[in-house]
Amino acid sequence: MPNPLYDALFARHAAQDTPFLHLPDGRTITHGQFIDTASRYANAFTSKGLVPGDRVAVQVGKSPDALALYAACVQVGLVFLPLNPAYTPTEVEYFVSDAGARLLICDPACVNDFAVVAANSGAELETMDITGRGTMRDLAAGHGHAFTTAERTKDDLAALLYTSGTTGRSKGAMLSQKNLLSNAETLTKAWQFTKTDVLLHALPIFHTHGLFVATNIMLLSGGAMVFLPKLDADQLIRFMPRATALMGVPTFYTRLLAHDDFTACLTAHMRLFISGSAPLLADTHTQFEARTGHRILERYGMTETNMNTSNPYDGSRRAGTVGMPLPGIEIKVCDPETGKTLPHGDIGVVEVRGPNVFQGYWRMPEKTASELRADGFFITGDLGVMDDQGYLSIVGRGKDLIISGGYNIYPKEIELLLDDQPGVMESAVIGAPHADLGEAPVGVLVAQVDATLDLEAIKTALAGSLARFKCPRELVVIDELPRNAMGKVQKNLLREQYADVFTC
Ligand code: MLC
Ligand code: AMP
Repeated sequence: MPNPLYDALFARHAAQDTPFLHLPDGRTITHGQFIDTASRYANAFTSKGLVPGDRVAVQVGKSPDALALYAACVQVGLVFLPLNPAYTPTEVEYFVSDAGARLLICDPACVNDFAVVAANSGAELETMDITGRGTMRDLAAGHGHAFTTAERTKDDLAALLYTSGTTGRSKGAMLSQKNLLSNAETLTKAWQFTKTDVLLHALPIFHTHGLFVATNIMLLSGGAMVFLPKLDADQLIRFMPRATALMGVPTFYTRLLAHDDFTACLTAHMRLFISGSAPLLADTHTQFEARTGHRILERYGMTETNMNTSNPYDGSRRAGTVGMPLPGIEIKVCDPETGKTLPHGDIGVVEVRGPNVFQGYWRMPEKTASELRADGFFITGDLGVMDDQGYLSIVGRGKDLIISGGYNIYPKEIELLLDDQPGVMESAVIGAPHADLGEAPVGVLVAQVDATLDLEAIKTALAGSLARFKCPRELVVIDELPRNAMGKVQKNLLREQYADVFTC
């Protein structure tokens, strides 16, 4: 039965004994073995009564089995909802309930907490640990790998990815088969990936970058990945001789540059280094070229759109720019007030239209209508400027957002929790420059009259309900928040005031 995404990414590799995943322990999983495993999971899902369109929330460590869950969801026509393992049970409960997920797969070590989450949100619970073991694998082991792929169209949903919001409430971005497939096809061609490529994969697989950009490209091209559990510069260096390409957030490149064994000789055979998800400093670009002779290719995308622009594969890769619109994708830089397209050289809000643009926010029609125009353009909230050659630079954000090591952190979500802490009158969370992560959150607090704030107790309280990466690395107390005539907190002044908080 036709299932465009499954057919393009998975079905055509089913009988191939070519390498797909090289693991750090020396094992290699072939394309064919991977597809067999995925089909067993597909049978396991079906045996649980899941049917096309059901949402499956997956909060597990990175492993080949975790990736096979994604393939299995596509094969059964389920909507894959991957979640950062750093999320706390409170956060996960929101996602699972909001999505109406029928199944939650979590790490067995957290099963007690997540049994409560599953019960509260009406989902069933299965487990998978970092090695792939757990009740899900046990269930799959009882099934064969013959599975009749569910029929899907390009407009059917393939994934639901939650992205935080400026109101503090996360939104589920609905991604169709077409969104994912069109982007994988465009990027594979633009970056010239073929079956001879081996991608060094150290990104998480619960976000667009590691899952849809990196993995979908390698599946479509038929190449292989050195599949590392996380970023570890020693491991990147150890496995680089086996690879042809690397994709990472800017922290990947700053950590490599900080490593003495990262040399021109080590990278001489590499075909491509790609960066995205956060701004790559022009200085990092320049240092990287000076050390290795390679110019990093920077591209720009987001959860709602996959990839929008890219520096050219052949041609000038310009430091500080995110390149040109990808084929088939339109980009406009617009006046934030009127929505009118601005001339080249003017700064405005970046808008995007193309087959990559998502279907809207899950069960949030008003939010969808306010960010997705009737003519199909999506208002990204990023501030950009286009030059005369068509290169886009991202120069800021119209949305109140911190990007730390490639993870998005919405200040509002943290401020709401800080404001609830004993003795806190009000708070503002800002991003301050951080050498390793690009930026990191700082909480600025104002105490109630006569209150003395216990900062350690506040940090502990936050850690109970917020993923660690969102917790402010620094809390400071001031007398009052700077405000403009309209009463709006002037975060730009706070950002200036605390610009050195992580460097001094
Ligand atoms: C980990 N920590 C972070 C963090 N990552 N804190 C802030 N920001 C981050 N990004 C915290 C942990 O909670 C922990 O805190 C401590 O740092 C050590 O954790 P770790 O796991 O050892 O961290 P590390 O390995 O150093 O991870 C850093 C990182 C990782 C940058 C390698 O975060 C990463 O892989 N980021 C990539 C994110 C990504 O894929 N983004 C793409 C989104 S898609 P404590 O308190 O417990 O010590 C997208 C679209 C697009 O944006 O365009 O691609
Ligand atoms: P996410 O919602 O996690 O997908 O993050 C998307 C956001 O990351 C975008 O809206 C941008 O603000 C930012 N982003 C992605 N790639 C780049 C880049 N190359 N340069 C600057 N910002 C980027």
